[in-house]
Amino acid sequence: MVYKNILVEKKEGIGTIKINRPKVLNALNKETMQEISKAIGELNQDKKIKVAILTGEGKAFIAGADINQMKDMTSLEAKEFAELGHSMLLKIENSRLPFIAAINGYALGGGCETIMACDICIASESAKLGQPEINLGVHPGFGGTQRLPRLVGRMKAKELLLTGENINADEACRIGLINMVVEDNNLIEATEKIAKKIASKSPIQTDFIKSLVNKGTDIDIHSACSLEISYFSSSFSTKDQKEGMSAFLEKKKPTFTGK
Ligand code: DAK
Repeated sequence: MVYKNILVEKKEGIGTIKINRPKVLNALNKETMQEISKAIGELNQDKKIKVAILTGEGKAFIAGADINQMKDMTSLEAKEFAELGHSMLLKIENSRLPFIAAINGYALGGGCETIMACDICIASESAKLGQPEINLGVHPGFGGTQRLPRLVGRMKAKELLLTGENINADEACRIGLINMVVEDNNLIEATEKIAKKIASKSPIQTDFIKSLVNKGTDIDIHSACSLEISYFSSSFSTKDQKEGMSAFLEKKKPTFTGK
């Protein structure tokens, strides 16, 4: 598929979506969010793809929702805009693919909200993250008031949301907002290394693990453990389970087929 605002590349089981509006620091307008949603669908459908990377062109990952597009919105238009953002982020969370955010620069507002829907976040050392919406007279509209406290705790979340201050990549890592920080010129290599590792696992299990963690942490522990039992038992009807355990006992490297 041809897109206007994003680039999609597929290689070695990895699907990369790169937001490509560097002149406006990859700000998310409606069209870009619609294209990202479509691209996620496209990658989900392609059984050769085992893992996805989301990154940005230029000096920003995503500097937020597009302020030009939002400025004159009516309440109804703002509702539709927020729904579009939420729907895109739910597509990331509900995708069978583990999503790795390669944060190449600013991840602000909607950009920070986007990384919070991903499964692993790797930032370059010069990246800046934050929720500056309060400086624009609004609050986050793509789940930031909800996912941020779940990730970093209510105190730290409220500090970031109420002050609108950006933090650097090391601080983001320290508070548990991202997984790791790498040198700027090593971001894609480090991200692809992890992506390749995940791509070599059973795609059934990467999907199960992602679902269990995402769904399980939003429900009570007893229901969540029941969910784990049910996914665990169905794992034993897969060829990948037989392959993984036989390969271990035969001291071989497993080859998972996703069956
Ligand atoms: N939207 C539109 N354009 C943006 C942008 C954005 N978020 N961020 C940057 N740009 C544009 C700039 O206007 C500039 O355009 P020109 O002047 O060249 O035409 C170009 O990108 C380069 O930016 P700068 O010249 O400012 O670059 P600097 O390196 O000096 O500064 C910066 C980089 C990231 C610190 C700065 O650009 C900045 O502060 N950007 C805005 C960051 C921000 O506030 N992000 C949060 C956006 S609000 C909702 C409620 C809320 C939301 C959504 C829905 N509902 C209830 C519906 C809000 C979401 C947000 O994300």
